[in-house]
Amino acid sequence: MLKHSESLITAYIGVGSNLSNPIKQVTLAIKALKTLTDSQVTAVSSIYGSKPMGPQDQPDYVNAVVELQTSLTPLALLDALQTLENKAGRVRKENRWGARILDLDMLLFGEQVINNERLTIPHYGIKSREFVLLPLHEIALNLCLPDGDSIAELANNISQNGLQKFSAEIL
Ligand code: A4P
Ligand code: MG
Repeated sequence: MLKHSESLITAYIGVGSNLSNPIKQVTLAIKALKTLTDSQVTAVSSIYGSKPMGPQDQPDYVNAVVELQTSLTPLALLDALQTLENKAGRVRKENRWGARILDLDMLLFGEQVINNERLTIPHYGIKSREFVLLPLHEIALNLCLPDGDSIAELANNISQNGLQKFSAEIL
């Protein structure tokens, strides 16, 4: 729900899952994002299947990107995303890039550049991940990063690495 008088920032959230019926997890996460306080979802990408980045002895991932308008601060939005991850049953483990039930990464927060102990914006992996760039490009054709790089150009030049857009029928 959104209070219209407040100044709004456009933020992009990367959604990922590779455990416990990942398509369902991503679908539920998108639904949950639609109920986020002081925010409104304005675009949702297709749902994609992707090969795991990092350790290969884990299931394939399901990924999507959501655009929202928010009056939350970046840290309040991060808190809200982590609450949703925890509610989905996310257990944080030591192994980097290991399997997870739900991952909500804040990809962009307007044109802001943020580097503090809790938050790096733009997300550090944004330029190198096909499962972020292609869904992001799908919903934000003319978007540029704070450093001026064009999402279209990055998306057009990245290897797709088996990324697969799921058709509505299988969802
Ligand atoms: N943090 C800093 N910046 C951010 C941000 N922009 N968004 C901090 C979200 N969190 C941010 O995150 C660890 C800490 O990062 C948080 O406490 C927050 O304060 P986490 O979600 O607990 O840990 P993580 O996700 O395991 O770590 P990391 O390194 O962020 O992993 P990634 O980058 O999220 O990668 N393969 C495919 N195909 N698809 C995927 O979605 N995802 C991962 C995880 C690995 N391989 C994948 C995929
Ligand atoms: Mg993460």
